[in-house]
Amino acid sequence: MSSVLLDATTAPVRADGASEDMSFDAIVIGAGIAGLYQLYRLRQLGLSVRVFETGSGVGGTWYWNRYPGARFDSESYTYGYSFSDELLRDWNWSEHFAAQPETLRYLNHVADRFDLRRDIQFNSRVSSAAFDEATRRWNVTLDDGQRYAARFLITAIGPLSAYTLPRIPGADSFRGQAFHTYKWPQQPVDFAGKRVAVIGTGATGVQVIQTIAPLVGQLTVFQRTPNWCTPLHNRKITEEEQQKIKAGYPAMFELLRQTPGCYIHDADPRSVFDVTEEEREAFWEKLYSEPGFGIWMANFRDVLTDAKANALFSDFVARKIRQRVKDPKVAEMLIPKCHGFGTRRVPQETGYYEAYNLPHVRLVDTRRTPIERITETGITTSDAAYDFDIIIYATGFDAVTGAFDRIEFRGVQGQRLKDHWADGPKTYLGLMSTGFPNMLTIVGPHNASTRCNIPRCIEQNVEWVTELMRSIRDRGVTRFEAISEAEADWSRHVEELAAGMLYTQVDSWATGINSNVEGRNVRRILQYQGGAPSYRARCDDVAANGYKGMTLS
Ligand code: NA7
Repeated sequence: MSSVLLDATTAPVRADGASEDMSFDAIVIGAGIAGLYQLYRLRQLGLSVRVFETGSGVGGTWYWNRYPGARFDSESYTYGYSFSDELLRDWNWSEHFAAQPETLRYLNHVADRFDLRRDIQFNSRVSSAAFDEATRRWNVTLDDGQRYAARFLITAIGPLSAYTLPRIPGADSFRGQAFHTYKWPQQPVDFAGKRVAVIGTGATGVQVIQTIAPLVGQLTVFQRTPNWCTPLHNRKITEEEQQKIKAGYPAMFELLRQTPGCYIHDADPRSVFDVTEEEREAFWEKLYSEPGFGIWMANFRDVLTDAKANALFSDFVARKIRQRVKDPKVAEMLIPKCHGFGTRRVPQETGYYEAYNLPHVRLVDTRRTPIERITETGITTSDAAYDFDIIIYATGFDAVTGAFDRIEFRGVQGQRLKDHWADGPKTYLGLMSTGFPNMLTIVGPHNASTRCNIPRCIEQNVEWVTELMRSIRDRGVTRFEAISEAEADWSRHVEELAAGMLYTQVDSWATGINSNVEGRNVRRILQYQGGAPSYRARCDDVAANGYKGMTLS
């Protein structure tokens, strides 16, 4: 398939031509939102840091996901970093939910403003990292064989960065253009008059479909599972709003510290069954007309936990879909039948359902007529052959643990992290794992961050890690490790928090299911469900009690 090729790897040669010192206090993997901030903080501590980044620029998620329509689902001003008043003062978001190019510009602005690039080595994919007990260091190897060492290893590799392609026979034979949304080319793709296929209708597929539908000659959407999509209601930020946002930052960030997902939306304390049918409908109409995730996060408290409450709200959204899609058969295809609202990530849409009213857009249900193969000219299902110029794979990720599996992490006595996590992740605080000393996993599994307005939880992760590093430096510690009982207790706690939640009964990336990856057919608990405030309190308690649950030597 056509894909973005990485630039040739640049060897680390100093400007003066002297041989490079290959060892650092800390190595950070990834220069996305987490890696950038971790670098900034560790540098303030005076540590020597090297960040390795696969891409040729900063931004992580926002560097790679250049597909048409990629944009925030969080309000822009709640998403940016909060650590610098000057940054908050100077940066103006142009829309309530900014698009990818603006976010990438923002992250480049951050990298420039804080002079971060000089410690980032781009075009550098880490292939393995092994802990050496004798030196108490991590030996890190890049794809091209370059080797580096560091006392501490910090992963900032993102929960949705290991993209996956369907295992459909013939995919390599397709002679048109083909892209996974995550590996979208840097050059613009010309859609005019083209026959385009989109496989996948998750949050990404929805953004692509609604954006390219008016641009293409013909669009065919291959849907395996419909999702409950609700309106984003994005718009430009006015000058008056800009001033209000700036003046309101301190209060807003304080609010974000209190809500479970660090969004401006918080659950309504009422039950669905506390109110009359009329009141309920009026409340849901209001939520449907408001921007962002309020409809998911600020709904009645039992919509995501009580099957009957959930069914009532799902029915409300189904009625909306029927009103918006003209062809009743297509509308029924777009209404999820096997999972309730909010039990999978809710795609936020802008004219998504109306796209199916366009005469040149058609929907194929791949459960009824499965894709059998990809040919030189298109896609063959069990009942038809379709010709395409472009195939877009919006087929998602091997979520949360997938990026870890793609690097060979070896801990004490050569143990592989992949093996340690074979039956599901085992972590302490979602930040470390027993047998992998001196290693920290920002936005790792069992961490609150993948259920979070992610930069808010990233800042918490990074600040906690930085305080650990400060303490370690001050005490002359050279090795830390999670105690096995602490890891077992935390992992049990994470499982208990998720028990009974409706989302655990549904296949999705959040439960670790991916039909395109061998063995990813058993649901796992990947996320901390206790909410960011509780997570933060637990992390703070560990730190305040001399890093209980860890050995420091
Ligand atoms: P998702 O939400 O995992 O969606 C992937 C989509 O691709 C989903 O509709 C899948 O159907 C579909 N898919 C995957 N493999 C196949 C095959 N083999 N055949 C047909 N359809 C397939 O990923 P996204 O990128 O949309 O979103 C990821 C997150 O990024 C999102 O939640 C935001 O937080 C940002 P399925 O549902 O598995 O039947």
